[in-house]
Amino acid sequence: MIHGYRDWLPEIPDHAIATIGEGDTPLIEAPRVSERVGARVHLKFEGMNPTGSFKDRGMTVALSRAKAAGNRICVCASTGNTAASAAAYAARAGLECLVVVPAGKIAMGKAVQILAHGAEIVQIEGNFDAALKLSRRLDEDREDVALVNSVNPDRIEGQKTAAFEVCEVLGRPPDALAIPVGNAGNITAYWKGFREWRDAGHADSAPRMLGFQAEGASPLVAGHDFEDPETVASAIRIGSPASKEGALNAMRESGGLIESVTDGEILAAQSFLAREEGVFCEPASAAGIAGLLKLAREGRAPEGTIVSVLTGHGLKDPDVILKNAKLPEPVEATFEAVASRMERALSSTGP
Ligand code: AN7
Repeated sequence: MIHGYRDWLPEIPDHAIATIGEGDTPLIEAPRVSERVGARVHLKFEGMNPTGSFKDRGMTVALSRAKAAGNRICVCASTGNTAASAAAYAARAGLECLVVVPAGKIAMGKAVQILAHGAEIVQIEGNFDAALKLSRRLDEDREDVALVNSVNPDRIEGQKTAAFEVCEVLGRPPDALAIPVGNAGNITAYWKGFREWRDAGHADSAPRMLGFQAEGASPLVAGHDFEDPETVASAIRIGSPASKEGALNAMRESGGLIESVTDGEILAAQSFLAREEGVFCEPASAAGIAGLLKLAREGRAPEGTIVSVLTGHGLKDPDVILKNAKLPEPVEATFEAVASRMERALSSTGP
């Protein structure tokens, strides 16, 4: 990704580039969602990045620059995906990695990734917001530490490349971009990307930015921080977004909006994408589609071409699916037993 967009990124010497094939993710047409929304909806499937989330775009830049600067260790707070990505890119760059996470609150797939890449995990008895404060302290305390949360501008620079890809594939910017909002780094990055693309003369417009938070963790909608954010979408369980100003600017400057969706709406959107479009994303990632479906129900959906960012892969968070469904009991290995299941599957979908 760095090689493709080098002129748009901060300086990185060749020898320090830590890349594992991030970016260039598919932009997938979504006919069933489009039908419901009444616009042409595309999915930017960021779950196809090497560690399964959009975080890899920022992490390749942040870890490459940390290596170039001679840092020994990278540190981050995380609801899971930032940590999984930092662990992978630190391994690649040859740096140590320490991640601070809320105890028992990160999804299983992400925990497995962090362990696999050999990062040091600190589980704190506190939430993401407390973890971010502590990570900032660690960064201030020592010279050789690189903080790789999205308060690090290198992360935003890397993540903005997704906006460039969207414009290149569509041939122009979309009319609107629907995106989940947690710590608000990604909406900030996309807006920076779309603005730079327009200012460079590649387009004469930029999309309306439509940000969606989970209702139980929606400080940007409420206008105040949440002490105890709560949502099934653990990735965006954040009560005090670090890039609050960036998100509000994106909303204002683009004529967009930031609203909330309920956990029920999020899980319904995740299931709709998996069952009707064949695309499996994690719950937080479905917040953008949940938001579009809500706007459509209320007659407020934008027209034209809309891109919804699916920020992470569904396999990251098997816990939510397995809580609501389980594998059936085994049957005898006979033709009758298996054929009767086929009858049942066909009858449930109708002729
Ligand atoms: C799947 O990993 O904050 O608004 O610590 O994992 O840029 O925070 C994750 C955030 C959306 C929200 N979707 O993005 C972390 C973390 C997924 C995410 C978000 C996250 P931001």
